[in-house]
Amino acid sequence: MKLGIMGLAGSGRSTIFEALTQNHGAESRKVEDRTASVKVPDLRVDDLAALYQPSKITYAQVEYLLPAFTTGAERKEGADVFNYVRNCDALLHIVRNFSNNGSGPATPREDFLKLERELIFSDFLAVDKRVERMNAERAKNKKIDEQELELLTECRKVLEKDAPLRSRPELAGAPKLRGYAFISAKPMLALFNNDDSDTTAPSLGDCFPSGPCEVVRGKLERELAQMQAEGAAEFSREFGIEQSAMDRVIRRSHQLLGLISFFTVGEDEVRAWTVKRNSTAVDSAEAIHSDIKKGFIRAEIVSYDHLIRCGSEQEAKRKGLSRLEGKTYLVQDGDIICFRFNV
Ligand SMILES: Nc1nc2c(ncn2[C@@H]2O[C@H](COP(=O)(O)OP(=O)(O)OP(=O)(O)O)[C@@H](O)[C@H]2O)c(=O)[nH]1
Ligand SMILES: [Mg+2]
Repeated sequence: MKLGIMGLAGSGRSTIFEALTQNHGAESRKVEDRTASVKVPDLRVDDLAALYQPSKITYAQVEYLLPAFTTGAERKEGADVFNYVRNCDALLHIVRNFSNNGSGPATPREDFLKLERELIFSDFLAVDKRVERMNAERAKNKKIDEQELELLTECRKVLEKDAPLRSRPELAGAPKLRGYAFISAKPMLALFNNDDSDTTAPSLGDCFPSGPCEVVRGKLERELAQMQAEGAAEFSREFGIEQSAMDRVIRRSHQLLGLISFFTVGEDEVRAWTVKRNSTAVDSAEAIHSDIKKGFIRAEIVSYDHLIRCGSEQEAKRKGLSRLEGKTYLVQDGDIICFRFNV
């Protein structure tokens, strides 16, 4: 599961990538794609670790991709201009909201819309071409997938109105359309990259209705990411950074991908496991090992809140707060699970 970073030239993509991934690197490397896996900060994991004092602590992870060659001038004309994030599961759209580096006043709403319209147009070209071709085939009495054509025609209507496919979840998630990997169908987080002294989010008005947004001060955050713990604490105080904004962005990224975490606990290891929302217990078992799925008997579950409140699994059990669930149970974010299986 991977997030692709996009944004207009000079919006701060490299800066944000380095802040997110603590990747010390040259200011702007354009020759190669850069990817990095980042641990998802999770206070629940910290609390569980305090309770179990395990030898090993493992957090969930998300992966970021900073594609090379992403600025307008370098892109080819045509429907495949966004191929560089085609195989990403979600997008981080960096929007410049800083002006103190000589790049002129920030125009976040305009900038956001500029790229958003490009995304929409790129999908429109692909859809339009496909619809025309299918119609032509049908006219020649060739057999076509009528359902697919219907869905694509609906997509075209949406895109014609300058709306992204993500605004229509039933289209964005339609299994028949998955192979097209439409860019405007991918979940997107808008990330405003602010001046050092500014922590407010600009308004996107109605051009990103109910879309998730975060504000970061990219330059500050990159400096913070490159500091040693001690200096970082001092620096955070000085600039009023309460909890690293990047932690928030990473957590939001994890959610944006439609992922949740369940935990396994013990003296050996406290570990967060990542599964798609609405995964069953038996499929979640597979995240750990295919044998656990094969030999699945039951899942013993206590919620994070109950476990922390009770202080131990035994106490949670005594209070009747731990449950035995079967294969089809839908795992909830924050479940602490002990799988019973037999191989
Ligand atoms: N003041 C301020 N300047 C920033 C911020 N983020 C980035 N910059 C500056 O803006 C310029 C562009 O930042 P980059 O991170 O290189 O942006 P980019 O999107 O990767 O740009 P290109 O790859 O060159 O298209 C650099 O001079 C950065 O130092 C920020 O949060 N505040
Ligand atoms: Mg760059």
